[in-house]
Amino acid sequence: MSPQLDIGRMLREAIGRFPSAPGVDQRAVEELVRGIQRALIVGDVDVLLVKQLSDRIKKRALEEKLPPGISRKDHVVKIVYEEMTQLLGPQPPRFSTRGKKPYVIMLVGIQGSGKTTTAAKLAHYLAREGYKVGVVCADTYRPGAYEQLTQLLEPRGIPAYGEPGSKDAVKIARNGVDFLKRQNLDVVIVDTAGRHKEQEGLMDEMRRMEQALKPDEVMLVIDGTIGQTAKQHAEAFNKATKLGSIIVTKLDTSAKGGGALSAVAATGAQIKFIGVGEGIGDFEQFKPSGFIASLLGVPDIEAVVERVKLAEVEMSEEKVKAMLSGRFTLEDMVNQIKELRKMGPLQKILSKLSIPGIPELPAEELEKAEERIKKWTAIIQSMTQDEKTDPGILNDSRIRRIARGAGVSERDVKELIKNYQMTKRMMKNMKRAKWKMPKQLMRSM
Ligand SMILES: Nc1nc2c(ncn2[C@@H]2O[C@H](COP(=O)(O)OP(=O)(O)OP(=O)(O)O)[C@@H](O)[C@H]2O)c(=O)[nH]1
Ligand SMILES: [Mg+2]
Repeated sequence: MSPQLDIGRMLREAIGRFPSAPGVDQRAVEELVRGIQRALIVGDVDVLLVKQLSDRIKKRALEEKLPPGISRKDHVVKIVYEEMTQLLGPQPPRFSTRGKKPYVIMLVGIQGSGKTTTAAKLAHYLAREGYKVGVVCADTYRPGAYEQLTQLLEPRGIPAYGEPGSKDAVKIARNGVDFLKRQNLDVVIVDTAGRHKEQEGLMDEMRRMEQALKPDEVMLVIDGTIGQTAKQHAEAFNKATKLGSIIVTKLDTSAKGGGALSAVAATGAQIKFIGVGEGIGDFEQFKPSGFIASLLGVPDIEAVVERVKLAEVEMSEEKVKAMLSGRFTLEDMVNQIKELRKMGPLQKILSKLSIPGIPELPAEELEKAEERIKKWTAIIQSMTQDEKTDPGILNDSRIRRIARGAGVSERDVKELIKNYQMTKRMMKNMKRAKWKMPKQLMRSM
């Protein structure tokens, strides 16, 4: 078993031992946190980071209320997943050539980091995304560099440019880009030599090549087996050029993968892709959440997280009770709606809540609902605290003032008040203990 899988196995075991039964169990939480710490330290994640992360997990696991209908284990899975995903930074946007043609990508990195393999993988990946791609071999140092590339690319019909006899890398790069440009390609990837072990030389080479090519994006290829040292590489690179994104390779083989990923993410530089094997297809867009999900090995983790989130919204029982007894403010109403909206598209929420009698809303209705929520939020912001808690005091002159402040019409304000009164009446009529959203309120979302 590869070491990388070991981290996952350790995490999975730690979570697996966690009890599903309700009730806060301090010992179980502590044991879980220790298990996670061990796994992350094996994964070479920075010790301080591990400490911060496990403290947060512990605090949340002990303090957060267990939503109704959710097992303690699922709840804790969600917490671990959220905290770990955060460690790896935000989701990078999908690759785009931003209208440039060809979009020139220059790959840099130290010797053996995986540049050439990555050039082929990236080309293959982008070709499958529908781009016309070519690769330039601007490595005049590694013997057989051009052959290495053509072997990988030719069977896939991806053009490669090289000048095996030449010693001028910058010139080859320029010729190559020009040559491939004439072939009407969308993306040109330039593979460079990683001959310098010490960083100054590497940075200098990178700068010269960059000046000559003016690439649209410089991608740094970092070997995932170097663990936390990855941070220094990323930082040095980040300083040398503003452009840039990062590809971390060899995450299939390294116990230090977690270290490399979290270290790079900590620099704020964006990890866009990861290499997860020697094959040309072993290459993925970097998805922090997906990476953690596979590490935790919880099948369909997104569904677990969503289920817990939904239950959390339904949970605020005091609020629900207050609402049912008619004690709820305008602000409560709009906040509840907004809370729900955080969960994703309205239609999806509606189907999850599975309230009988709610028809599918047409797209146009949904759009209107979206607009309405924006207006209502603005209206509420223009109200005084008294008005929010006791909308009964809203007379014509107050309504006029609020409408002006919110930049909406008086009719909009009246509509909100009407909705509120209707909802309040309905809430009073509902004798069920568990909160189910009334139809009318659903419509007004
Ligand atoms: N397991 C695994 N091996 C990889 C991965 N990426 C690259 N390698 C291997 O790493 C070794 C070096 O890869 P290259 O692509 O030649 O590295 P390079 O940066 O171009 O090397 P130089 O041109 O000498 O600087 C090769 O044996 C690759 O097969 C990966 O994601 N996983
Ligand atoms: Mg190479």
